[in-house]
Amino acid sequence: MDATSNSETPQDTLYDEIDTFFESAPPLKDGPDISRKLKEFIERNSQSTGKGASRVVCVTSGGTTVPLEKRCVRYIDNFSSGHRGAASTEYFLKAGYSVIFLSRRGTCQPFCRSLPEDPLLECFEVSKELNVRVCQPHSEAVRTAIGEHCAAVKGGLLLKLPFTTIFEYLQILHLIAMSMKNLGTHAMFYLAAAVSDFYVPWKSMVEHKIQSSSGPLDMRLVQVPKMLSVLRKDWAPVAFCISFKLETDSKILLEKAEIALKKYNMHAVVANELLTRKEVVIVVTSSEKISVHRDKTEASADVESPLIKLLVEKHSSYIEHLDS
Ligand code: PAZ
Repeated sequence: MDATSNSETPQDTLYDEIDTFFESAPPLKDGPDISRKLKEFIERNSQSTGKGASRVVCVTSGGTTVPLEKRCVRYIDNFSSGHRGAASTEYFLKAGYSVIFLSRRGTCQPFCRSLPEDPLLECFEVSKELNVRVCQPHSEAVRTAIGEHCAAVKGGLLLKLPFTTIFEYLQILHLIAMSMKNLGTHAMFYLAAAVSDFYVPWKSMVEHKIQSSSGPLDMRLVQVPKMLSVLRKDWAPVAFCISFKLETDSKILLEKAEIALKKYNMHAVVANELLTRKEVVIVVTSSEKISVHRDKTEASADVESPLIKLLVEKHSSYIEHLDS
């Protein structure tokens, strides 16, 4: 062991791991285009300053994949339908935020929640004259979805950026954080995506499809560096940061959420259990644990509505406290 490795602190090791992750990641295909869109979006949404300044939230949604081959046929996936992120985006927009929606390709999108699973084939019909029209039972839902989506995107209040792999997700999240740096306390990160904990480094990944004829698969996965701490410390040091903790074992959920809160210095961690995630979440902060429930008396009510209301209030107090 040499002198350098002896004197390395855990913090140095983390930065080394992060450098290695980004240096070896395949570059984003559309990196310059994403940077341009972000620049325009932030410019448009950071015109005013002071107390009335616009607030921008980055909502992450869906699960990241870990490719096992460079010409990827097989991958490891993370569970997330994207419902939480899509619904939360709608409520943030209603609350006056501009939203950067970083979501897994193919997962639930804002304003599409009340549409059937295959909207194109189920909501439209073709007449004898070959005109396309909306089927009656879905016409109201389609009108609302298209109308609200168009208003948000064309009005410059919603920017949607897709990802698939862990490499894309972390590189785009970094670009977003850099672009939001000047928003100060008015920036929020709402990190609901299910992010892989382990990955195969690009350098050690095989090029071609792994052959089953080679026998049982023996593969070493490396830990994904804990980017939450650098997001908080370096990428966006004054932004309001909310992360999520999903567990299947209720006995360890709150303990894990508290560990994440302290370890990554989050402003709040939203704890949820896989089976009950649509009914209840617990917002864990350094001083309290608040259970947030879906209003069961209303069939269409969701847990995201009261959750976003609470987080917007917490963000307001944070801005008030830091900017006064
Ligand atoms: O996307 P969805 O609505 O099906 O589920 C949301 C969720 C459970 C992925 C989210 O609330 C969450 O906990 N995300 C973080 C997962 C994690 O601990 O990595």
